[in-house]
Amino acid sequence: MKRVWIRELAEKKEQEVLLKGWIYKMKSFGKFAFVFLRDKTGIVQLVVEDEELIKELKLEMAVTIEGTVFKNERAPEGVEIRVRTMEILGKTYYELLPFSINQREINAALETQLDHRTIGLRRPDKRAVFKIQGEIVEAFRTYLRGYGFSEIHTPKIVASGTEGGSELFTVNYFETRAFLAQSPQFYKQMMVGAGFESVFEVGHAYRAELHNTWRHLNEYVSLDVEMGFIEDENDLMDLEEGFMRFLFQHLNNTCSRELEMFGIVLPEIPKIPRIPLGEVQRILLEEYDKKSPIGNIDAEGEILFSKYVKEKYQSDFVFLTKYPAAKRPMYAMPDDELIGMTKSFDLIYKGLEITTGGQRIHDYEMLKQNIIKFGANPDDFDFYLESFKYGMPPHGGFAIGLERITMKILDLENIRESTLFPRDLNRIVP
Ligand code: AMO
Repeated sequence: MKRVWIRELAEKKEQEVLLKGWIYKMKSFGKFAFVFLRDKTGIVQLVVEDEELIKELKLEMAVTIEGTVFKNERAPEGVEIRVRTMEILGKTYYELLPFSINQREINAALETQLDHRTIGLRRPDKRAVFKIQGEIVEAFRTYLRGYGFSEIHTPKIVASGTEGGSELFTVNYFETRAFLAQSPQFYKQMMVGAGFESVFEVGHAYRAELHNTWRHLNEYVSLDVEMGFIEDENDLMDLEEGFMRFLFQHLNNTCSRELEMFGIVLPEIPKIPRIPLGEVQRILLEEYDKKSPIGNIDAEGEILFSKYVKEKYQSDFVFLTKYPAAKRPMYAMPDDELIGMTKSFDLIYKGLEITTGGQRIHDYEMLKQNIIKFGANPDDFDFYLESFKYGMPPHGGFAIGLERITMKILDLENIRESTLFPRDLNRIVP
């Protein structure tokens, strides 16, 4: 017999079926038991009448069963299965489960859940996060391919940092020292110059940041975009705004069950306001008496400003524009009008930065001078600078943090909840 998914059972009434999955819950009455079987698509009630077998069963064993489907309005999926045969496929070797898989409340701290990630993900609600995350990536690919972007895969072992500062992991690379890529920044720009014109990448990024916070990881997945022949940074914000609308629709179409588990309704996205950073800082000071660091806003500022935008514009999103050059990497294009500022932006969503982007310097001489201005040696960036010698078009791009956007869509409190195996200051296993 061919295996049937639990989600398909409603259409199989009165039929013999073969199911595979794990034992989710049991209610034993001695001579018979209600056993709830879970596969990746759902949960179904089984009626087992073999007394000897019932004694052997333990939660989370992997089993296969054959039986007949009967209508039962009170059971999940509206059906139950009278089991004819059941075979144990995967035995269990535990005294007590580390926490509950089948109760609404998970009686364990996040750290304990992460220590036992595999068994923790047996919970349908924990796994749902990653179904949604998978669909975010799917939407990203579909949307950009629709605009003619090419997918690229760039190296993660690299010779230099891209984002400035000291947040680099060092790798022994034979006789020399190399680094783990902080972002595909240089390579995505180089591929625009190579003639692909517009590219995207879904790849890992590494940051040796010493932050252990609810929103920082040391390894995260970056959804990167780079586009040639732009007019200015507004083309990029238009593209990202369109993506957010496409994404919400895609998730509503593909993940309605999963969104429901979190009580999330994804609304229509109104026009996303674009507000210069200087103005944002002024509003924070005037409205909330909140001082900001020079050339940026801090985590509290992001939360307060999101609140302001929600009230004033009914938007969960806001673009912060025109960041000062001193606070942006050396590749950021200076603004035409505001001296000392750049054509760059951040996208804040429900109080958290989920994107940085902007127009880049595309003129070879200008980029070289900027590298020197930043106190670096252009010779160290030869491989990057070379692309700019052969007619680099005006271009720019952005990057979305995958775990951050997942977390905010689902209103999760900690970024580790939207990371399969988080890497942070204290965690490198599992
Ligand atoms: P930036 O460094 O701002 O920009 O990173 C872009 C986005 O990546 C996510 N992100 C992180 N997520 C989790 N943990 C971290 N430690 C972390 N660091 C960054 C955030 C952030 O908005 N090259 C530029 C992008 C560009 O201009 O195209 C860059 O990397 O969501």
